[in-house]
Amino acid sequence: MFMKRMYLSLTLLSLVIFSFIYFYPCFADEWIVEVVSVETGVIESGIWVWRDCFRRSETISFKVTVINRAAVSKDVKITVTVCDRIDRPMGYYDEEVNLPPGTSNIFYLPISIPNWVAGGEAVVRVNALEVIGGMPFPPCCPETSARLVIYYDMRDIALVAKAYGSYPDHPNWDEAGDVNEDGKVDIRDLAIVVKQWE
Ligand SMILES: [Ca+2]
Repeated sequence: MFMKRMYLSLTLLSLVIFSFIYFYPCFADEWIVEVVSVETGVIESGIWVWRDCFRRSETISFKVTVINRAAVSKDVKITVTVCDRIDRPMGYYDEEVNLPPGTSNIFYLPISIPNWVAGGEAVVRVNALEVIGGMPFPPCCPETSARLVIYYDMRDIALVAKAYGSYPDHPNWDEAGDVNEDGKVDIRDLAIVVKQWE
């Protein structure tokens, strides 16, 4: 009887210790796996260089720092989504990685900028999904984001010109031409494109 109680007590104690180690970050009010930062840049001569302004057709290299605070290694799917000025998804990349326990890891993830995007401010959103049994389980942590700029060029002039004089419901309306987002495409939009031309 005594041995049985001892055995049960030890099993229970082991379970408590394991749970504490495994889920400790939860108790500590921290995420087990978290994308702590995302930075924008390019690879130049094999070296990552920070930059936040890009031209169409360039490949952006996103420097993503992910931390695993658990006491065990984690399989994680890192997802990167970039949206242009009018929130159209213009690029997606994901990669499955194994994170050793208690480590901070840096990944350089590439996305090429398509030619059809709207110039101006874009946003990149990064998340990490824990992979269990080959299946990604969201959410793993809150989304992390960063801003970047797509230089205006001839394509933006064309977008403004094509939608010039339009407004929502107008047959020529194109949100991409409304650079200052005031609900009409006019000389002000053209002025912004010309002023910030690169
Ligand atoms: Ca406008």
